[in-house]
Amino acid sequence: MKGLLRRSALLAIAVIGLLVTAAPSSAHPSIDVVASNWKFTPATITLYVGETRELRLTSSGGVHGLESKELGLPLTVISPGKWVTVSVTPKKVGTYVLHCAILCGAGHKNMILTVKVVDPQ
Ligand SMILES: [Cu+2]
Repeated sequence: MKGLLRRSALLAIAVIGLLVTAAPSSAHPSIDVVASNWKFTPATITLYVGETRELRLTSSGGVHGLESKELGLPLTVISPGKWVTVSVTPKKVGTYVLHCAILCGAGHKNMILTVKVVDPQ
C-alpha cells in the first residue's frame, strides 16, 4: 500500500512535470521556411483551419518572395540572411500551391511552397 502510494505520487509528479514543460511549446509553434535557389525548405507545410500560425521566412541564397490572396498572406520579400515573420490564419481546407513571388532566375518557375490546410482534430 505504501509502495503504491509512493508510485502514484511519483507518477503525479511526472505528469505535472510533463504538463509544465509541454505548455509553452504546445501552443502554436512558428514554422521556419528557408528559401534558396530554387526551392523552399521544407517544400510542404501543414496548417490548420482557423489556427493562426507564424511563418518565419529567410533565404540562404537569392531574393525570393511569397504571397497568397487565398491564404491572406501579403507579398513578403525574403532576403538572404534576414528573418521575416508573417501570420497566417487559413479559412478553408485545401492544398495551396504558392509560387515564388519574385522573379529570381532560371529555376524561378519551379520554386513552389505547398501549403496543406487541414481540419484541426
Ligand atoms: Cu525565388
